[in-house]
Amino acid sequence: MADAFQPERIVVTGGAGFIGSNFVHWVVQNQPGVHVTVLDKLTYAGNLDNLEGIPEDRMEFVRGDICDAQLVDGLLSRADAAVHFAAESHNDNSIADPEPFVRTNVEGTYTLLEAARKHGVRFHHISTDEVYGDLALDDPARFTEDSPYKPSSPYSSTKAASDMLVRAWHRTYGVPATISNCSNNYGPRQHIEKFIPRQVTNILSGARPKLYGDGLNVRDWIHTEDHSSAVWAILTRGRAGETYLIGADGERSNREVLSAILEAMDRPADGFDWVRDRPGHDRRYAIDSAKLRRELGWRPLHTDFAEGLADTIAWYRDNPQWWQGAKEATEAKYAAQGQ
Ligand code: NAD
Ligand code: TDX
Repeated sequence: MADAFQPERIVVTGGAGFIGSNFVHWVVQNQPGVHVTVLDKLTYAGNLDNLEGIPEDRMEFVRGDICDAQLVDGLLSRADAAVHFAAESHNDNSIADPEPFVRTNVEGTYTLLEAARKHGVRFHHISTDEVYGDLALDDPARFTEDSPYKPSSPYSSTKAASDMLVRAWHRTYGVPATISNCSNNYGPRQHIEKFIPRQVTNILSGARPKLYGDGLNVRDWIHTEDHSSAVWAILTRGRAGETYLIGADGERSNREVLSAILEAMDRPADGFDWVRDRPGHDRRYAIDSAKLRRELGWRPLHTDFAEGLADTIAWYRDNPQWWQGAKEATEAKYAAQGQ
């Protein structure tokens, strides 16, 4: 399918984080005519090493805050599209301290939307399936674009608020905006606070994996490269004002994922600890991505989870310098929470 909108200069917020940096690499590899300006505050979750290897003539890096209206205005005045990944992204952190979530996720999105409105910039907002709350384990339903918003955590409620701002700025001011709500991503360069990399790096550093609650909670896993190709499809071929759900039919319980990690890393099946459950822990997420597939012809390429997981484990094994510096502080934070 040919691209209807062909951006030449895009601003990518949060481009030094996990999914944002994977998207920048994807664009540089697959879209030769596009220049990327990354705007990232480099919080604990941002890492310039994530952008290593990108040629200077393809990308400019700007360290800054999406809440800085003057900076954001200047960058968007020189762009034809903005792809907005920057966020505080971790549920457990949002439970311990919601303040930065409200600021970055809500005020930051507002600041970007005001600049997009002023400069007529196409705006793609990256959101999450968590805005829809959760499903019961025995419910055959999956989330669709029509599911009601029912966020459970401080994190997901700030993402829901940001989605609402985007919808209102489209309807009221005509900002040419799209939204995508994606399921759980995995792949290289994911911060070790998150489920899969935490367990992999625990094993690599001689500690035991930690499973919350009864371990039966279900997440719908997608490889981050498939998230990137879907975002590009929506940015260039999606209809302004529309929401698209992104998912790759990857439902698995946390126990199943942990078993796969233990097996792939030659550890005994019971080689993990049960720890305190997350307060308000969502039970199950599941995405129906029929609209994205039907309207935009998108398909995931990483359909073999065992293979994607093996590659991800290999990446953490081969890149200890990337994660070892953050391991102690991350685990100390969890230990203080009984997790
Ligand atoms: P991440 O925490 O790895 O990266 C976030 C990035 O945003 C970091 O580089 C950080 O420095 C930057 N940032 C944070 N606050 C900022 C600010 N005020 N100004 C500028 N930059 C700032 O997150 P991620 O997992 O890559 O998630 C990216 C986006 O995708 C988020 O919007 C998240 O809600 C969404 N999402 C994530 C998943 C997932 O599974 N991780 C799934 C669906 C949607
Ligand atoms: O040590 C752990 N043990 C454990 O059992 C951790 C860190 C998590 N878990 C559980 C909690 C969840 O059921 O694993 C599941 C996945 O946890 P996270 O990696 O924290 O992801 P989740 O809370 O599902 O949210 C993720 O997907 C949606 C991203 O962090 C969000 O940014 C995204 O919006």
